[in-house]
Amino acid sequence: MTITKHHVCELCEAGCGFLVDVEGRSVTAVRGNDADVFSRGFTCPKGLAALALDRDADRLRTPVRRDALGNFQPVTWDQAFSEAAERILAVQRKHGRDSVASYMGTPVVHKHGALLMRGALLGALRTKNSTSAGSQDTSPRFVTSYFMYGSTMSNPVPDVDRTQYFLCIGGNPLVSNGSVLTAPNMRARLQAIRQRGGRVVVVDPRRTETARAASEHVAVLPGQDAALLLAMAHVVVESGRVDHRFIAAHTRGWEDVRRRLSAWSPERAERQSGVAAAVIRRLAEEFAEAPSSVAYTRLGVCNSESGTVATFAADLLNVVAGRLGAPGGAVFPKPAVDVPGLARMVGADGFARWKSRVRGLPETAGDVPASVLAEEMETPGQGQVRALITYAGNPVLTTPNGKRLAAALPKLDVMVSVDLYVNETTRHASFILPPCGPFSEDHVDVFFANFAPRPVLRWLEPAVPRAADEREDWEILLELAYRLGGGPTGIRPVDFAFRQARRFGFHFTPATLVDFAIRTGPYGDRFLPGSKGLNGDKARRCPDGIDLGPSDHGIAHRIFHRDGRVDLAPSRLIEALDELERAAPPARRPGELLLIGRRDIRSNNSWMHNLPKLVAGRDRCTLHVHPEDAAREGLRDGGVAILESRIHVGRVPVEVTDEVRPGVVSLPHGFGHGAVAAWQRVASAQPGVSANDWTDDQLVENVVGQSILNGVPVRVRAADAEAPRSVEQTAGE
Ligand SMILES: Nc1nc2c(c(=O)[nH]1)N[C@H]1C(S)=C(S)[C@@H](COP(=O)(O)OP(=O)(O)OC[C@H]3O[C@@H](n4cnc5c(=O)[nH]c(N)nc54)[C@H](O)[C@@H]3O)O[C@H]1N2
Ligand SMILES: Nc1nc2c(c(=O)[nH]1)N[C@H]1C(S)=C(S)[C@@H](COP(=O)(O)OP(=O)(O)OC[C@H]3O[C@@H](n4cnc5c(=O)[nH]c(N)nc54)[C@H](O)[C@@H]3O)O[C@H]1N2
Ligand code: SF4
Ligand SMILES: [Mo]
Repeated sequence: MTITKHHVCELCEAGCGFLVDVEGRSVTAVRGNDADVFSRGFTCPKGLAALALDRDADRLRTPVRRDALGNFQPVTWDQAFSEAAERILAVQRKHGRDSVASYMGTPVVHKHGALLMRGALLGALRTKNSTSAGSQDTSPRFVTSYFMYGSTMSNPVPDVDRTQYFLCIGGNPLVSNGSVLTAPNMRARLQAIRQRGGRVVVVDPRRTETARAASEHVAVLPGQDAALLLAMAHVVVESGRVDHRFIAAHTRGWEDVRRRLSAWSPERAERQSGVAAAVIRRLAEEFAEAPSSVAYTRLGVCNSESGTVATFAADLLNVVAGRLGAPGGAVFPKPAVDVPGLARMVGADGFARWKSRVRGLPETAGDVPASVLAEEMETPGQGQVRALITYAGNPVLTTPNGKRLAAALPKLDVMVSVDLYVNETTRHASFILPPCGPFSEDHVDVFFANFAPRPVLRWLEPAVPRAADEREDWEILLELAYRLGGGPTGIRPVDFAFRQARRFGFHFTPATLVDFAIRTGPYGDRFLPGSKGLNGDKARRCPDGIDLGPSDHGIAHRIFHRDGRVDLAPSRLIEALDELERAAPPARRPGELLLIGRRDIRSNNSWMHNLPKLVAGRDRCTLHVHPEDAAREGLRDGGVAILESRIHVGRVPVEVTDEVRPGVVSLPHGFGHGAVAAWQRVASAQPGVSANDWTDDQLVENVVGQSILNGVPVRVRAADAEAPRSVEQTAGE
């Protein structure tokens, strides 16, 4: 008998609602849920591949331990937990708390249970060497919010469904499905903007899928968005279009920042950004005149050289034009769970409370930048990292100079990974603890609802029960925390109480915590009988989701400064503006090109490459080169180039295309699967190369220290098809 269950896809921020057919204990079909109030039936090829992921024979199904020959042997959960914890504790006893590092990959924010139990694990470890994929992704956004609004979790998001002018800078939502912008089916939403007479303008060095669907594409030089955005704000000021009423009522520091904006004439910005002054002027005027408008910066900006200043500049532009908190502007959502409150509770709200040992890079929201991992492992001294716990990540392929990290991992005393696969990182682990398949976990909208211009609340039970010997991610993280002497909250005395209670059969679940957060949250029932407010049970009874309406809440609920005002001139950001003003325009050496990334609808960072449907067709791991650059360097379409950066020289297949602007080359990250042939048979058959062999761990943005993954200086030259393989090397080797 087939029964149909609700499910939510957790692969990306869009969080599409699914209906899945279940026969016995297996899911047999997956489709979009037309009745889902959030996604209305939308899905993408990645999401639909969840079925293949569930069935993938290469996916790990039992805990494994690496033997002396480097092979993984199955062990029982108890063996894995007790040996892993014992060895981690031994390292900490001998070398101090910071000798154990942790790395949390992207999925941690998609799963409410894992997100909450991340705190449990970190509470038990109490290490300063906590890192994450997020530290490579959104730190400039978080820190800008921290300074301007008082919380890393106060993130304005574009009100896409009501805006008449969407200025999208360094995001490719048609492929990524949105980032810090949680709204499924961006193609339809952007089409709707144009259909109602609005404009979509995409600022990107590459003519992306989103740029092609936009009203206009502005091909900026990588890393130079700050100049462009500051000049736009400058034009708004000069032309007398500033929203002085908003500024007087809700902000402080205007004079300090106004003075600085005056330096950024469009002519100056043209020299920096490669965008004509006349275009900058026109864009600014359109932006200010449109009935509603919003500037939105995303990953391409965040992990570029001007990450934080550009994010700050975009927020300033929104403020001067009166778009912050306005319908169709940059809005602060109010989801069912108070995410900023939760972040504060688990210590994930802050900046520069401590710094990394070797390079002194600051923590953001509890994590030091992931690019410090290898040097912290290699550099002797008190606090040298000797053990690593990874959760759902693959830093060997996703952090800069991944080769250096890959060389450091085998030297660790112990490494414990929680992952679905043996990947390029977890292959070095002493233990891998795999969670159950994607259909056996419950789902509640927690983290990403904070980025949804129109949030919903959905709480779905697992579509199929997990088998007795399977564990959910949160259970694995919590069990590790318990074995390391912690507990679910990360607060010592409370965790002690939980450990005692556990001996008497009480079992903590994150569901209790989420239910509590909903009930005490902005729409909660406050535990009052008969209340119309929300609670977990009500949410579970509405599997198509509860729509929480548009973000018409103004800004007060997301300003955490004591005076309730937006700080337009936080000293660290003003300093960064001054540094940028003093800096000379970027000078490129002859032959130097700038490397940027590229996402594909069927990839998910470094994974999902082991599912045949998602990797079928032509090789996607190619270097896009503009025809002018190709001609100069003698490269031909379909040929091979030797790509060289400060740290690496290697061969890459070439695709000649005018999609990238001259001076820019593009290579997707997340490939380079040659080393996992024994464990990922499909991915390794078409391995590709890892872009992060070329990106430089020493190249970081100057405010938050986030890796610069876009705009990395490189050179290319033609490789003779017969050239020896020996070009594949790391500089200095
Ligand atoms: N050059 C370059 N580098 C980049 C980027 C770029 O644009 N250019 N992007 C950066 C960005 S934005 C990010 S977020 C990082 C991503 O960096 P990572 O998070 O390190 O990389 P992922 O490939 O997303 O790794 C996800 C891992 O989690 C596992 N996994 C998937 N689902 C689950 C689950 O439910 N439970 C568990 N336990 N494991 C699971 C997968 O098997 C995979 O190994 O990469 C960054 N690196
Ligand atoms: N299919 C798919 N979806 C994904 C992912 C995936 O790997 N595959 N990853 C997920 C993750 S972890 C994240 S964080 C999001 C990211 O989602 P987005 O924020 O939309 O990021 P990207 O798709 O990487 O698009 C970034 C764009 O910035 C451009 N760019 C590069 N450098 C610059 C620059 O200096 N200035 C400007 N203005 N633009 C620049 C790039 O050409 C690219 O088009 O996507 C998520 N969704
Ligand atoms: S867009 Fe695709 S991957 Fe993202 S949640 Fe929806 S179905 Fe899943
Ligand atoms: Mo990301």
